[in-house]
Amino acid sequence: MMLFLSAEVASKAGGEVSSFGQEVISDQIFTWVTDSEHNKPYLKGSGRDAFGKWKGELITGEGWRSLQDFGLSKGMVATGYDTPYGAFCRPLQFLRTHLWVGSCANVGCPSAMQDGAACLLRRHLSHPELSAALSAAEKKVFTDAYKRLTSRDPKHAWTSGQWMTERTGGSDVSLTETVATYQPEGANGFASKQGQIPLGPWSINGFKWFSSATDSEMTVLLARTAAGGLSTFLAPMRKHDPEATTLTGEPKDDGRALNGVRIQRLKNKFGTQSLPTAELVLDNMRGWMVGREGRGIHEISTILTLTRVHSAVAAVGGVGRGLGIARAYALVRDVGAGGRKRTRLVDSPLHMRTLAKISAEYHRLMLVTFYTSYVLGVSEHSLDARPSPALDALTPQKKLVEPLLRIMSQLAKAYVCKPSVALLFSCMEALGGVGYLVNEEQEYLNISRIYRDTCVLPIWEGTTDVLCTDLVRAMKHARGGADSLAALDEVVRKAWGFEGRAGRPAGWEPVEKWAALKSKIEGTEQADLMGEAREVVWQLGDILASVLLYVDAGTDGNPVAKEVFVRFVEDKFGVERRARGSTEDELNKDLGIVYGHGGD
Ligand code: UCC
Ligand code: FAD
Repeated sequence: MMLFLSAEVASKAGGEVSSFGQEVISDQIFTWVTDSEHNKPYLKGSGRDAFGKWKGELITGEGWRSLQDFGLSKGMVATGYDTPYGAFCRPLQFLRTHLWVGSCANVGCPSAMQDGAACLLRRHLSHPELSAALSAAEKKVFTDAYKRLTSRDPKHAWTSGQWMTERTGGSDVSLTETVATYQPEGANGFASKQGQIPLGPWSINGFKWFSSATDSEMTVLLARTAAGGLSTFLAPMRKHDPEATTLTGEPKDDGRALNGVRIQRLKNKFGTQSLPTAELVLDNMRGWMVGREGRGIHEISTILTLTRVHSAVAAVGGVGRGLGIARAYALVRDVGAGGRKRTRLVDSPLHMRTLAKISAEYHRLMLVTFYTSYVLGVSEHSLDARPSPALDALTPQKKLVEPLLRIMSQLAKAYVCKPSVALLFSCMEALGGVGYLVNEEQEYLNISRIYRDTCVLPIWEGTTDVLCTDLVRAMKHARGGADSLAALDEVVRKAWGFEGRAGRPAGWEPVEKWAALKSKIEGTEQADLMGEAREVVWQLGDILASVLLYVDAGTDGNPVAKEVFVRFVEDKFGVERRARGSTEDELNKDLGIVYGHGGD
């Protein structure tokens, strides 16, 4: 995804990214993955002991913990914060994440929420007005947590949870039953000791139905307050920090006691089995309010933006690994090819057509995902220099970057995660029966595990339909909607006008298609659009994907990229199909798409 990095960043960081790509498929990493699948998290003891004290203690396996430490030490989150690459630090971070996904046994889930929490706290600490509104204690707590969330030292670093879902609803959180009451220090034995910071002035009580990062050191959650409406809170998971540097207010002998949290039970899941997803009872959990009271959704949406980009990256990362395995398998597997003749799969025109279709779709979804990561980067850092003619064509004027991100983060999650499940299934099928096996001892072959883990991506962080309804609401929003449409307008037009090395096939008319979709969005009542929200999002996704493919193909004149672009617009934009070549010619084109031959 070099399109979204400057030449300078690509040359400085490229070597490290390729060696990281090798490290994540090492025997050591695969041993940890196998261990985290075998030694699943469990609750040691449950219910109450003889003295009535709650006993359920979360135990995670060594493989899981080692993968967490590896990811933290490699800066899977920190790269987005501490590298000197400005807007490009996000595409770089997600390029590395993409490589990590297939090997991380879901530790990418806590790190996604860690990233979201870091982003939220950075916003409050760096924005002049927001930071001025913080008390000295809040500033200290937020600063300390931020440092840990962006640390590369596994002993010091924190991951974070994100608790929104309750039994009453996950898509719609308006019926949230968890309640936060303001009870500043001194109450309930949470007095601050000298030199220490109390756990938080709010007492939070309720029940959270899904908590995926239960072994995190902090969480960000929604709760209702007396003023009405939902607010966002930061709460440490433990009462005592062994280094006694932050957020602690409890005597040392309280050890690692949870901060008013009881793990009711762990969820029994189809996939993500290494991930400790739990139901939690909150009984006087102490926390800090983040942002304004009653503006909880608005506040936590900063986290949603990040976790939705992570979800899309996880989806393409999974497909990338699946395809890598399917490609390698095709080079070694012989199959019957009529009569007694046998042939290598790589020589089968049909098998290569199948893999070429998967590869082309993967390429398109990668572009949408990494474009979103670039927009995220540009929203966080201004671009000092013109990055490249191609990126100029894809970058809207500064004031429209935020409204574009508002669209792209939901669009990428919906448009990328859902088809990725089917693509990964096709990769599994490409290995026949071997693909369906749980290849625990041969983790390098284990597509079935990645498939199971990928299936959750269209569900958590907003189901596909919920994201589509949110996207329609965002485009119709009284304040931001017009800017979002203007941002899309600018990008589609500028990208179509990009004078690259790929021609514009007759009949490919993204500007006209977008204009028609835009006037439909503007001219239809929001309620009337909701029934077709998914079609609206997919039409928009296809338009954006086509211009991204066009700019990508035109940037370096790579014939494979051009072939992928032309096939897509033939399929989706009614462009007249080219005459088919001989079987051998078609096979060669498919081989180019699958194995990447034919580049400059
Ligand atoms: O699933 C979860 C974690 C699992 C693990 C994650 C791992 C990550 C990836 C790892 C990869 C390996 S946590 C639970 C996630 N839950 C959801 O995503 C909930 C889905 N539901 C929605 O997204 C809904 O649209 C709600 C809950 C956000 C809707 O709530 P409301 O109460 O109806 O709120 P509104 O009216 O839609 O939004 C309130 C305000 C509006 O702005 P104002 O106040 O100016 O009108 C919205 O425009 O918040 C704004 N807003 C947003 N802004 C709402 N959503 C967003 C957004 N996404 N971005 C920016
Ligand atoms: P519902 O909201 O009941 O949805 C049911 C169906 O209704 C879906 O198909 C949905 O698309 C549809 N639907 C809902 N609303 C609408 C609408 N307005 N229009 C059209 N269709 C609609 N949550 C957390 O807060 N923290 C976590 O750490 C966490 N971890 C999770 C881990 C796993 C493995 C899983 C599976 C879930 C996790 N979740 C977590 C919960 C997850 O975010 C929710 O399951 C998800 O947001 C959907 O909510 P729900 O389960 O209540 O489904």
